[in-house]
Amino acid sequence: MLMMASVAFTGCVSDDEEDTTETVEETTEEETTEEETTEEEETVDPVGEESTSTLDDIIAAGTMKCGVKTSQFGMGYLADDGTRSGLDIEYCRALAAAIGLDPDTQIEYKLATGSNRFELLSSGDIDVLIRTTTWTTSRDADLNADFAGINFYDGQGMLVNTDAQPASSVMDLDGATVCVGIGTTTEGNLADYFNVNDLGYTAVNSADADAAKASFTNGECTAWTGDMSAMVAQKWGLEQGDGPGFNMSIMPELMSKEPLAAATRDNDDDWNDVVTWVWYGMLTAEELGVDSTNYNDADLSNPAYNRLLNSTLGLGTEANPLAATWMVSVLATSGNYFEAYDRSFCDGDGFMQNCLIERAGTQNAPHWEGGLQYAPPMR
Ligand SMILES: N[C@@H](CCC(=O)N[C@@H](CS)C(=O)NCC(=O)O)C(=O)O
Repeated sequence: MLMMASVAFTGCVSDDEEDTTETVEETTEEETTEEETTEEEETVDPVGEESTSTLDDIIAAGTMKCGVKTSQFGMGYLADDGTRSGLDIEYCRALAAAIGLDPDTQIEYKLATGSNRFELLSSGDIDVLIRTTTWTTSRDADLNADFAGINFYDGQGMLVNTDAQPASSVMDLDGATVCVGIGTTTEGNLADYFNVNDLGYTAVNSADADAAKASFTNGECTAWTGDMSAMVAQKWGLEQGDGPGFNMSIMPELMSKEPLAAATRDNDDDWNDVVTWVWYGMLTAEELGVDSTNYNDADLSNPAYNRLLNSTLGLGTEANPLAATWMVSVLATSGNYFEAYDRSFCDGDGFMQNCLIERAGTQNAPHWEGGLQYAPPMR
């Protein structure tokens, strides 16, 4: 795989990256001018409010506070034995590794609920929010949040107790009682969708997933709506052991767009860049065929590999630039996007088998397989 990608890239790479620590190559006059232009661009002062970077605060504190959820297998899950798993957790761990922290000892996980997550972020109680959070206009504009890597493309789903409410489509849910999390995009989408389709419903507002689950299992609501990834995980959870005592079905409709992204505070650009590019780095590694088992074998004389594995690419602050090997640390911790997904949703054996949620053929497939996961060029 490494070899194939290497052949594909040799025709189109150019040596325009000042951060690469590769062997010095002869430069033509044209290349020199290009490099000077790049340097000039990089010295332009940032526009906007001057502020210290969260990255510097994290390094000074020696710990990174990651706002996560604990209730959703596959995204952010805390098992009874205290282990955490899921794509959001992989992302937090990768981020810690990228900035030189030990992901096992220097991450402080904080529970971020649907309703308190943006307060936690703006008050500084967390350094980064990685918790199935949908990127929307008003959150971006109003909530002192800037979004970063979209680690999962989701949509809203509906789980139904089909004994209490026989249904094979959301259209059959006129008059249903629907459990919905407070402070989520789900609330507004539910109202819009039912309104547009001329359906009535009674909302049972739930403070968190445990409350919603309790209301769904005791019959207070006959349907439960949330991100499809959450509904699949909750259905799976309820089916374990004796099950809930009634039949359940997820309706076929995807009621909204829910691009789930990490978020940082406004005016915290250097930190936001790091959060963004850690995700793109994991995706780029997959694109180049680099994973947790073979990064040591990569041919660094190929500029594309050198940029990925041996280059800061300008990331970090003046006081705390990322190490040139930041992506090596990411790969050693969480692997590339394929590996992180496999471990979060599937057997984690490297073959994407027995997945709770398939990646192939979905929006979460990488762009070269027809999906939406696309990393801009790392150079
Ligand atoms: N992606 C949506 C929904 C995310 C969400 O919080 N969903 C509910 C579905 S049950 C949830 O996870 N609640 C659990 C909690 O707050 O702990 C958003 O950003 O608002």
